[in-house]
Amino acid sequence: MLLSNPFDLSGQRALITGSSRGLGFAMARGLAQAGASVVLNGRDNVSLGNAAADLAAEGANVTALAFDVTSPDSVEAAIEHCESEIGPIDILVNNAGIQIRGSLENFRHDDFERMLSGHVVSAFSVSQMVARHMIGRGRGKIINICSVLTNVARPTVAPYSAAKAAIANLTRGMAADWAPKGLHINAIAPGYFKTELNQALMANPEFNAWVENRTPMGRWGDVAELGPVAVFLASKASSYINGHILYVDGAFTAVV
Ligand code: GCO
Repeated sequence: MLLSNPFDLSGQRALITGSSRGLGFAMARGLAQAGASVVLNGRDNVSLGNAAADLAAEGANVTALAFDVTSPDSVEAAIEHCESEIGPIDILVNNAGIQIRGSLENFRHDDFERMLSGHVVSAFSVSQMVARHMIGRGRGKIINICSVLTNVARPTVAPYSAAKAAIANLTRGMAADWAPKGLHINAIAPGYFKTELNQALMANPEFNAWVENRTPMGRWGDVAELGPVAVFLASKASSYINGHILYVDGAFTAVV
């Protein structure tokens, strides 16, 4: 007898933070294509509504849930609303984050705190609220978003790199505490992808040439290539993978 499709997410519900555009939207689309109901998140109701309408037009079961991932009160209210009014969260993708580039000696203190809050504290507070429900059900999938800048850095992005390194060990710590309770917590570490966050880099001929030469596959990633990876980590296909950082980077971190 053929086994059921291990990548099928039918009957599952996924909350993806920061999913109005870019990597978050692409992962939400991929999870929806695998059968999941998706809950999109962002702070701007207009762009969130447009993103939800786009996915609904493709046949996705989609709900928009605007809340500020950096506000613990907003997070708690949103997760309780989702669990009670929309449905249980089976899959959480902590994608929300910001990028601020600048020389470290001139980097504003408040911007550094925004970077840590936007990436690390938000992943902690959203995951904590969702995990309390997942633990009660004895199952759940959490996917954090790291970067090729998790273990290496480059000039002008030290705060971002520090935040992503923290996400990596937060992923491992979540697995340590929550894998025994039936949860799976992993991270995706994207290489250089064509996103709005990277528009300025893509438009810079020197930086574009650097990415193409530094990446053995010789190109930027396309956000559509990330959806299937999120499906893999959200599905039964990764049933014995926990605490893992999965690099999706065209071999960027495999070489010097
Ligand atoms: C940068 C980029 C990177 C990428 C991505 C790479 O300024 O170097 O914004 O941070 O966005 O994180 O994995």
